[in-house]
Amino acid sequence: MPRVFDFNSAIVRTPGKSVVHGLRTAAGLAPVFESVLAEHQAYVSALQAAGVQVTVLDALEQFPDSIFVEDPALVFSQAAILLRPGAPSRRAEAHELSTTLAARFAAVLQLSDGFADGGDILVTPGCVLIGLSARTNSAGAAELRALLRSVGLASQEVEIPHGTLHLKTDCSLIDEETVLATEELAKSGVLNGFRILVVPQEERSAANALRVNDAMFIRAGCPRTHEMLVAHGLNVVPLPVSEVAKIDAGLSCMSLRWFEQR
Ligand code: CIR
Repeated sequence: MPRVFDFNSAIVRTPGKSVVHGLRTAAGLAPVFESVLAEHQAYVSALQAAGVQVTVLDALEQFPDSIFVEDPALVFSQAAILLRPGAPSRRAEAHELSTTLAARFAAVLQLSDGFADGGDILVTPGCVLIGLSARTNSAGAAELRALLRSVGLASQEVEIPHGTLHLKTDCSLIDEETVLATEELAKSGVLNGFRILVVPQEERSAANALRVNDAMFIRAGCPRTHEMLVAHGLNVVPLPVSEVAKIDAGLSCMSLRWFEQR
């Protein structure tokens, strides 16, 4: 029986040159295309080294944020769900994934009301947490809960702290009962019931990490988080994400991952 962080399949999308115009909340330098591409290639290699078969989709220049394939869809062994991303410029990204998902999943469901971004969804062993954010609203969460129920998955809505882009901007699942989180999210109560490893304030962005099989991907350049996770017994794989971080992204958002029964 695969664990929720066991994956043998993933979909990613090559960044287009337009990625430099990706959405970002803070003013600052835009990312450099070649550097985003290098980070993306390192990420794909790390997924492959962790035992995942990766499908690489072509770039979509008309959608600057389409490299972040996690947001327009959700995938599970039994089904995929096309979402309705909360940012207007990203809404049609779900449609762009539909053929790819239809070729790989027995069932492809579709959110038809409200908004929900995959970045707000944390899949845990007993329950799928749905963060309510500026991108995921109550109508989207309510319909998503019904869709998840129809494929046998329990879910729960949680309010995420104001100003946080997505639930998973501030947390990641480390193992069946442990999450890595920012202090702010840990204090909010959203993760009650889990053992929480809190990232140091100066390494806040390390909370967006990704467990893949026996590897724990974390943002490179976060030595205290690295040490804490090694002490927790994890095989830590640091990956560069400083360029995608300029457009508010991190490790989880660059792939859709699932365990395909072959
Ligand atoms: C956006 O604002 O939609 C992108 N620039 C970043 C998306 C990051 N996605 C994620 O954390 N799941």
